Amino acid sequence: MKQSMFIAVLFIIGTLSSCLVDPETISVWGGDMTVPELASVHTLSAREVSVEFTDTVSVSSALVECPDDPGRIIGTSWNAEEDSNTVIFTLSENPGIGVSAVLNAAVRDARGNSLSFSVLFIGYNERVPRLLINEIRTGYDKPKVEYMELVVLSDGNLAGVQIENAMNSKQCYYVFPFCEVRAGDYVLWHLRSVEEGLVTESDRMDASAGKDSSPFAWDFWDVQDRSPLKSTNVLLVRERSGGPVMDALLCAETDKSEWPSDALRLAAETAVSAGVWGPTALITDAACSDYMTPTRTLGRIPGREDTNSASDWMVCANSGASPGTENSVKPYEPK
Ligand SMILES: [Ca+2]
Ligand SMILES: [Ca+2]
Repeated sequence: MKQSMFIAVLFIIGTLSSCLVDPETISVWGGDMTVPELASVHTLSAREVSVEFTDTVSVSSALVECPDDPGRIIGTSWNAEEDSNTVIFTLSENPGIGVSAVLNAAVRDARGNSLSFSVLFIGYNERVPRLLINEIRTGYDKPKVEYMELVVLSDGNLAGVQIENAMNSKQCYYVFPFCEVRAGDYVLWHLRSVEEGLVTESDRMDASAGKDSSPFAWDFWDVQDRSPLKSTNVLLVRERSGGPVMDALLCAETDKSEWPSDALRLAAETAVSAGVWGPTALITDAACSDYMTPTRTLGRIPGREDTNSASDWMVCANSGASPGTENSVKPYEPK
């Protein structure tokens, strides 16, 4: 009995639906049924989010919610550029530096195909500190894990700052969480987590335990494996995803005569275009990373002016690794 009622209800809905189909809808069904899709989402400023679609669209509705603050709704308006697939959504306020926010919106294309979507973005960081890559360890000897050390040149917040690790095709980005830093601080991105007591620090420099963590540096723990930081590599530090490049390190072993992949070559060219490495993007202008081990790291030579080139860098002597402190001045001298 229940099943026949269900079929009857379906039938009625089906009949009603066919009555509602107008000639225009039929023509749509016979034509383009492709729903516009999201192509990219970027924050442009504290209150602007740029969304690119696969087609020109008009917006029907939009608002922003903050999942960590239920009930907080941020009024949102929009402005589509003419003949462009991009819409700029303008928020009545910044969700906050590093705060997770969700843009909920509905759009439709010229044929009436519509898309409702919810997309996560991170509140724009207007206070990105200036950062320099200062040292890298590419060797692994548990519990000594691969790391990158950065030096902070100006006060700010790390939220959203992105490291691009071009030789790592599996996981080529790391994005820093919210952390207020000051000029002169050291930042340590450890690429593996192989011990107990590891804490990604946000408000206390002495919160984390772990080999090579430092109570005088900000420690961040990634969870990678399988040689995540290679010695022939291009490393970029961006202000945010898709944002300007602040610093770069091009490094290579001397048995390589050219970059081993397009990803590395393109990253090297990006660094040179941004003015943070030179004189060219060729592998022959990369810093030499021969003879690195878990205790011999590649570091900036202390006290030198930053010339954005290989001459700023050297592999230090045995036991010269210096996570969270000034780099060793003693170079490794091959026997
Ligand atoms: Ca620390
Ligand atoms: Ca150091």
